[in-house]
Amino acid sequence: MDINKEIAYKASDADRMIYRVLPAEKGYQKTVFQAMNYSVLAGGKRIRPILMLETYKLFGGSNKAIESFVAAIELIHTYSLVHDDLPAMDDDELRRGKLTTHAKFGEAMGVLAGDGLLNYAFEIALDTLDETKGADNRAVIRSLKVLAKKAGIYGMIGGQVVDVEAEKQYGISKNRLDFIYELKTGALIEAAMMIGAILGGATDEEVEQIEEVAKKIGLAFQIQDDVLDVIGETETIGKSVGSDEKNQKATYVVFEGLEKAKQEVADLTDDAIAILQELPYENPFLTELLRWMVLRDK
Ligand code: GRG
Repeated sequence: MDINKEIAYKASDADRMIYRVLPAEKGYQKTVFQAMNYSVLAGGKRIRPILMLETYKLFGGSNKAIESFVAAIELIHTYSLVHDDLPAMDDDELRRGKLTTHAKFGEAMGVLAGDGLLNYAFEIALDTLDETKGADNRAVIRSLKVLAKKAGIYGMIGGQVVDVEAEKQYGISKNRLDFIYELKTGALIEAAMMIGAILGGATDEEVEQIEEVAKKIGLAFQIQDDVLDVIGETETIGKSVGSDEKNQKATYVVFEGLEKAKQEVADLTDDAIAILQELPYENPFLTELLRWMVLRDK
């Protein structure tokens, strides 16, 4: 099967798990339910749910909690996009070709829908504690800790804080840029793969190996985002890379140039796949998915 078709098929499997938990649009607070559902249903590649499921399969998992965690990671990703689009942050009116949540429902509802998605993600993940016992139950608790930490102030939120501050500064160091990328983008990808591993039954050492794979792929994914931005910009306005640097946001391409950034994406991906292949299990689709993520053209 061609990789794009296979990914579409896996995404629809993840969608089934996500749709199952979406709130019914009724009650006095139904506007927030509508705004939450609108945000989740607006599209998206479902990369984090697929990464979680495929890592879980790598370890031959059988923990019943997986489907709820698959939904939870996408709800958290969606909340981060909803808040990132707000006037106080990137102030974007469009995402995935559709009105952003605050553009459609108003700013207050944009804030509340994001809050709702984040809190609700933990509600559905916590509910799985009622259905699991013994080792499976302990794996759920470990997964909850990973989810909270990687989405929080030592993870995605921490990265976003430094990113927001960097926008106001003239020039930032490469170390600070690495910090932003590793946390803002990488942390949730790490959470997705680590939870897949934990619920799949991986040992502590294997979970650490998976964290390392995800860290490298997360960084490559974000650098590729910069590369695609520059290529898109050059194609649409014929602007040469590196010109007008005063007004440019600090990115890998600004620091290293386009060719070196592309090479870094390729090297990080090779390193990630090499670590994955050290494990005594195989999931050829997961390897292909990692390559697809960073070689994507949108
Ligand atoms: C507001 C706490 C908070 C965090 C926001 C995710 C994020 C942090 C900001 C979004 C801006 C951005 C471009 C981040 C880089 C990561 C990235 C490429 C996100 C988009 O992820 P995809 O490609 O999105 O998986 P889809 O639309 O496919 O779901």
